[in-house]
Amino acid sequence: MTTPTRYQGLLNRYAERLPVTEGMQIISLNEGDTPLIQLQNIPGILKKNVDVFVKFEGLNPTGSFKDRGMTMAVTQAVHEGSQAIICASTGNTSASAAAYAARAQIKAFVLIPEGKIAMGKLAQAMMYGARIIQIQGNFDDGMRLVKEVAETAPVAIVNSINPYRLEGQKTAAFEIIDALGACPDYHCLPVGNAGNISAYWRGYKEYANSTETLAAVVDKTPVMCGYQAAGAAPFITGGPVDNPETVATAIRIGNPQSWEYAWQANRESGGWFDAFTDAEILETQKLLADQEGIFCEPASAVSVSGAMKDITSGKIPEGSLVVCTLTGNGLKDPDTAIAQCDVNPTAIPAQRQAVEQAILESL
Ligand code: AN7
Repeated sequence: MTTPTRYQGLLNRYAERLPVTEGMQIISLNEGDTPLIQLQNIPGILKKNVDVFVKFEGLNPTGSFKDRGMTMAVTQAVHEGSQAIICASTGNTSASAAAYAARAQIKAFVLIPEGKIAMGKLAQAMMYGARIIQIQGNFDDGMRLVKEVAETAPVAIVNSINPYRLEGQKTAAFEIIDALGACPDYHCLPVGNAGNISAYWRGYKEYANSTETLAAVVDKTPVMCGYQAAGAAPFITGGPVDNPETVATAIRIGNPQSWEYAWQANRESGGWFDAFTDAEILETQKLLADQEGIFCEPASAVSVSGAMKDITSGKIPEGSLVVCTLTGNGLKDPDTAIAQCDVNPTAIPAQRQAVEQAILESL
């Protein structure tokens, strides 16, 4: 017999660094352990000598990084005896909450902005059996309502204001360092509600500092670069944005809940925030797909928009080791993808000659 090596999720892998306690029933879908893929063609396009890796979180069980926080938050909720969880969401959190609730055999209530979530995410929440509450408002309205309702209703909030979410999400930083055998110089990621940048920063700091029981793994932390959509960029405007708007619906958020933590990451790491137009975001999404074979959702692509801009300008110098988080899978939002691609709308006869002709025309 060989020793079994079946991966069993990040609560198992990183138990000693997480609030996992004796006798906890772990609610897991084997999330985490996502690939860190080196970009091969884009650095050449930029004519810069940099090592850029993408952490492809779209390969988590529900197709986004949210599963990292959700396994921890739902495990804790079940441990505390909760029978129901609730969240507001731009889509991915609702899909993840719904899946982990199904796994735990408890109820999930998800508040989503009517008409403003990607089709794949809605399909997921429906299939996993969540109680879907569409509101005539945006994510920020949903977040406010969830906080109000949870004061009296018997439901556990699993948005990233739940501290167990950030605990789970910090494991992405651990995986990156474990995979590279080094700490990146720069970490680029999209910022919406700002939970993820806060969680990464916590993870990086924990790997760089010894505790009573755990030795430091590396001796440095990266510079944290947070990128937003221009129409939903409170970290650029300096305060809440009333009517956030962007094609990247995942980050259509005007009042980030982890505001203070994100600024702390920014200050302590010597990082920066920047914002990109919808056209720039979609252009990067397409570039990643047709130059690297990596299909992420629009919100995720802004991390690479940012990295490309800052590598080009030299703000991120040559020789740097750069990691970008691709937070979600492109398959979640087929409508936005198809809308930006040129496809020949007219069908041809099902004949060899017609197919050959079509090939010749586009060679
Ligand atoms: C693909 O699902 O807020 O800055 O409700 O789905 O940690 O909020 C999603 C956020 C980036 C931003 N990329 O991360 C939700 C939600 C994708 C996302 C973000 C989200 P945070």
